Amino acid sequence: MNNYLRLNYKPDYKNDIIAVFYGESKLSLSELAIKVAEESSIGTWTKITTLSPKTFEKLAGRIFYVNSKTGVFKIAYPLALFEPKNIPQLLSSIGGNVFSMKAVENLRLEDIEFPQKYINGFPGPKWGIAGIRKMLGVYNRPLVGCIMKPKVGLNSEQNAKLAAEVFTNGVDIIKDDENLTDLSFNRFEDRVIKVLKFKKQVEKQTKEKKVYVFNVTAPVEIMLKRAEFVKKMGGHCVMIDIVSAGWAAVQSLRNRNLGLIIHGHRAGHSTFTKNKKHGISMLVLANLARLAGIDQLHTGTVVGKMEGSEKEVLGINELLKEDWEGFNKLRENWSGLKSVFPIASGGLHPGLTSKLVKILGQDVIINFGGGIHGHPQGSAAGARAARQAVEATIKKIPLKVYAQKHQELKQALDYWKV
Ligand code: CAP
Ligand code: MG
Repeated sequence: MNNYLRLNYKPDYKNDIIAVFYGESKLSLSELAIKVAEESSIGTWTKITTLSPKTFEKLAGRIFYVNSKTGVFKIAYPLALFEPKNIPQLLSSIGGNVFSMKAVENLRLEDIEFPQKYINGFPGPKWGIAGIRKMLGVYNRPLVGCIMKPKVGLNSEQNAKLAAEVFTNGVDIIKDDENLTDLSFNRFEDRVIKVLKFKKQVEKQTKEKKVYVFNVTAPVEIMLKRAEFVKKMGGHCVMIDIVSAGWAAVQSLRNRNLGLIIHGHRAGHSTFTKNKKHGISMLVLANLARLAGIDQLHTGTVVGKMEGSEKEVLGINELLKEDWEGFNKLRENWSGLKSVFPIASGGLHPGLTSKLVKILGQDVIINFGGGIHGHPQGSAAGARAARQAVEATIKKIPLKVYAQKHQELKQALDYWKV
């Protein structure tokens, strides 16, 4: 009884969810792992008379790997512990009380692996990379994205006109910022109506398809109404702030099945992902986003203003793009769930494009906020510079060389001292 430590146990990749933890404690790592396994599965701080040996055998988390040199331990959890299609319940188990235990000095949920059966319950992304590329008709280059700036402050008319200007000058996707929802000076429905009207005109004029990403983040009933409004008005994409809105909201949005692209912004993730010793990794978040059905997700830039090393961002993007082949090749893969388009965003300007693509590859949405609206000649020139930078990168022409014949790019490179 109460034997959580089973170093001879061979994980059942068809029926176990496997979690990889890093831990630090005054206890030995095995003792810490036992506390984590019991609190995250069926146990508590003391022996309980209500837990039969039979139930224990069926449901206890099994620690099958402990490495006190690296601080890593792995637990296999029987699938019966988890309600299918319920990410909040999953997190209340393996990402819940364990972090509050006094025995824990540091604890980080580094990675998670799901059996096919569990994955199959979820819808995954509706569109994925292939679907988004098809919708835009852009197959052979990174997508050029733009964030409205200032974050908030424009009224709906200014918002729509600025979006039209930026779309006209080469941007594929424009998004509301994370804190622009339905504000007194920029009402959500007004914005949707005006932006979509301008977008139609631009599409006619440029013969390019464009996508505007409306931020629907709000309490769930309101969020769903907003998403339905976008759909009704002929929009194609909505954004949800996945951390502040929460997984229940993300799942509700996807499960409503409106056929919209869902863009996942991760504002606030660093409250628990940034500390490398404690919290939950961005990789785990990315796993959950793919299950829940996010089509495009912010994952970092390496070269820009936000958190994320090359190794970390690449690992996350690979997970989103492919059948996952992670820490254990024996795992089953993601087959059946579409891929997620990684978004590079934060502190990017045209001069960073080649570096970025060299690290992250072409299947990425490059999002410029300040890097377009901060262009010395204004947002239209900024949009042109961004598109030129992407063109140069794809043609493998150094930005400085391409800039000799592309003045907006030249101005951007000079301004940001590249
Ligand atoms: C970028 C941005 C994005 C962050 C998100 C901002 O603006 O709009 O929200 O990039 O970060 O508000 O900072 P700039 P991440 O292009 O002007 O920096 O993708 O790392 O979650
Ligand atoms: Mg933002």
